[in-house]
Amino acid sequence: MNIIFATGNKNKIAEANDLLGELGHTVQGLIIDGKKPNFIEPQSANLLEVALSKISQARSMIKNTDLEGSAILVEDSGLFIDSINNFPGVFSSFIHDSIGISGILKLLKGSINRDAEYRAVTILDLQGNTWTANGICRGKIAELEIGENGFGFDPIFIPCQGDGRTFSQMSQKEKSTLSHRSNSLRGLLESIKHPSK
Ligand code: ITT
Repeated sequence: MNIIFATGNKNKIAEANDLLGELGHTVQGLIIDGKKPNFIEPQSANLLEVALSKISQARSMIKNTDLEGSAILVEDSGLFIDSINNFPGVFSSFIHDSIGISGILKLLKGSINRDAEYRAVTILDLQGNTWTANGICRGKIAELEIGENGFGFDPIFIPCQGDGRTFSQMSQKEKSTLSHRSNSLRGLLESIKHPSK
């Protein structure tokens, strides 16, 4: 299946391609008039609501274009840190661009509990039928930024199922085997196999 991933984040597309490519699907970004989508994100405490808003915006973007009728994928994700009430959560993108990783490390200074998780909600729209799936990746927040790869909070996120390296120290493929996004996409593909939505 050819899937159009409506996202402004090229890292999300690369990760989806790693996983879905191996399963025989192709994933390409949504480009309308030469531009990536820039979603208006609703003020919501809930990844699902944001993802639902993205799918409805993506549908409007492809209406009356050659892409109308294509399989459309959207995703909303964030970092949820246990000891600070799941902050930054749905505000991850904004917090990353404002206080940044150093701001998060300051908030956790001296904190022994560094448990956290990435969460993702993906929605696939196939000609008006939608499938939704969640994915989680548990981990710990490092004391320092380490590594060059990935994006967002990856330099400080050490996945529990890894070998102690941060996501930024891993290759894209290594991250894709463990990530919340891949877990969510696996769930999505599994649910498509079943006729009930
Ligand atoms: P789109 O909305 O266009 O898809 P975005 O990057 O703005 O792209 P989100 O609104 O879903 O995506 O925000 C997710 C934020 O959560 C992201 O900017 C990071 O700060 C953080 N995040 C989520 N998944 C991550 C990952 O795999 N690695 C690092 N940071 C991640």
